Amino acid sequence: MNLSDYVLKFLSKKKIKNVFLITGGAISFMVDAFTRNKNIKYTCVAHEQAAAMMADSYSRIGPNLSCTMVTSGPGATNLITGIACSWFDSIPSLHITGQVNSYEKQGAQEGKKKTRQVGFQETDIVSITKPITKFSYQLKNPNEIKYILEKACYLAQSGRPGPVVIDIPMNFQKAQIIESKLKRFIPPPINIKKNLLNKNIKKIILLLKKSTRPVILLGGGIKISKTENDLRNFLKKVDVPIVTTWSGVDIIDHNNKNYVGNVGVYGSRAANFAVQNSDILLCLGSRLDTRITGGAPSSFARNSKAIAVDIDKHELSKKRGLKLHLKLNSDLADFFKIFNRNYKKFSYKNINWLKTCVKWKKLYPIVKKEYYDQKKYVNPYVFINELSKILDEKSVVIADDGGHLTWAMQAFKIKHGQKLFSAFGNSPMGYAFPASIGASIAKSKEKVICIDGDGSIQINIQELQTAVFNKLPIKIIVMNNNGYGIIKQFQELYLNKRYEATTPSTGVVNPDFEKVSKAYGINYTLISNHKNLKKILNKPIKSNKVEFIEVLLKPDQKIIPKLQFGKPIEDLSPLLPREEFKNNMFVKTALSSKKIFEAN
Ligand SMILES: Cc1ncc(C[n+]2csc(CCOP(=O)(O)OP(=O)(O)O)c2C)c(N)n1
Repeated sequence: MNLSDYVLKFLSKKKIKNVFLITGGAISFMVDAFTRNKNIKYTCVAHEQAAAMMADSYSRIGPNLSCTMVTSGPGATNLITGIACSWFDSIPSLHITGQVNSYEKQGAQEGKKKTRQVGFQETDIVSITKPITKFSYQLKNPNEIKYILEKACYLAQSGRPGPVVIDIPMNFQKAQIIESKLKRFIPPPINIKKNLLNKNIKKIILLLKKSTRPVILLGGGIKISKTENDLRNFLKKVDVPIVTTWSGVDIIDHNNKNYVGNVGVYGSRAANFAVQNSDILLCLGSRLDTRITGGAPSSFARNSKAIAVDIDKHELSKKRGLKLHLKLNSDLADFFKIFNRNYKKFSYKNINWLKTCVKWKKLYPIVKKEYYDQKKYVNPYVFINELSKILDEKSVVIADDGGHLTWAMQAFKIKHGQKLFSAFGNSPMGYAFPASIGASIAKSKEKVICIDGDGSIQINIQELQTAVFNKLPIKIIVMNNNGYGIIKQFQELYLNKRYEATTPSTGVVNPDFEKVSKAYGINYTLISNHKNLKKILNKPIKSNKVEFIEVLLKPDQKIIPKLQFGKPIEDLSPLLPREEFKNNMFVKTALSSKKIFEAN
């Protein structure tokens, strides 16, 4: 059997049903193997960056691992932005890159590297991707293939998941191998420190028993560890206010009586008040990065005993001023298993504290009624609110990067079963559209909603043809504020309104999106104000075709609320009147009183 046939057989056994690829000389033998294997298909894309982003979201939707195949040199280097998305957000994905013949590569004859390049399009993709993968390896001989594929897939999916790269020289791709003689990879035994975990869970129980204002913070780790059901059992016992990070936003139905909102720099006032006034903060599967903690992590939950459960011990020992009372280095699956099994009868409830958090939620809604009165242009909070009312429980919504991501994360109200995500850690412009293609393919060509910006859509706009050719009913919503809105808001706040490189007059110019849609044969809808918004939106959303929906926003549309540099997260801008703000803060410390109660 030739090695490429073996690779495809292996992938289809792994239940990988589709590979995102662009061919090229150095991957041609591998791609040729699809002719002989009918159990696995491929999708041709227009840019390898998009292929890696498609693979990323294909894995997020699951249940199976995703795969790309690209040629050496530029094919491989183009993958990098997408691989980084998977790396930072802990998404398993397998990337197979072609490489020049083993006898042609640098060092093959000289003994060590001397030249920049020997073979045509030779690039050391292994070294380049090492810092953003769990495993990056160039095959040394064809007989390693089974061992390396098994090892790579194991590493991609175990522990804290992530992307892996296997670089395969061209001559190995056509080499003959004897399957029965190939060496296997044996995964190492998993050592769960049950006693230590149990001891720490006991400590959490004791802390909870004494607590009067506990809050649970849910991060994306819940989804990565596939513990949504365990979490639900846990929440039956621990009946406390819940906040989510952006990665964790779709873990819980937003109508859940305990749900307060998103926390952090772009969080809701209610969620931030809850966290900052808490006395116990139980963080499950969150890196607690600075988007959550604010720029001064020492001010985050500073009066609370913060507990973090994280599978990655390095995340627990980041030194940035954040004070954690208890660090549990554990897989959430083990944490919930022990908690739910050993403390079946445990229950905690505090109705008054929950009422306070719910009161904040009602008092400070993200989508304000007066936004509906806007006559010219569409208010993005109104738009997202209406969109989320229309979408059913099965919907997948993917947002890009910029103001539109923030509006989506702030205003979308999750129904149980919906998915809402972006490439949160890497946050590249250009993610949402290819990711929507990957998600639609993972869901056997189901509808996916892509929330994009007029700037971001242009970064992977070439994939419109991929969506059209594959008949994917993706709804591309471009929230057009005619510039880089989120950066403009930054320039307004911190750069004295010097709008360099963010506006049409400085060179950031949109094409005519209607003409672009027509060129690809895609239906186009324009929404320019609130009149009949729901009715106009309904039509393209309900259709089973690719649809382009352009939503016109005010060019100076703001993100509201938002944290300004140097403030603790409870003090979002626009700042509340100081008296009102003070009344919402039960907790005062030297730091907070100095920082918080300064004059407006
Ligand atoms: C690949 C890449 N380049 C640059 C950036 C920096 N950046 C973040 S958001 C943004 C502007 C996004 O504009 P648009 O998509 O129109 O969204 P808006 O903020 O206007 O809603 C830029 C330039 C980035 N995140 N990714």
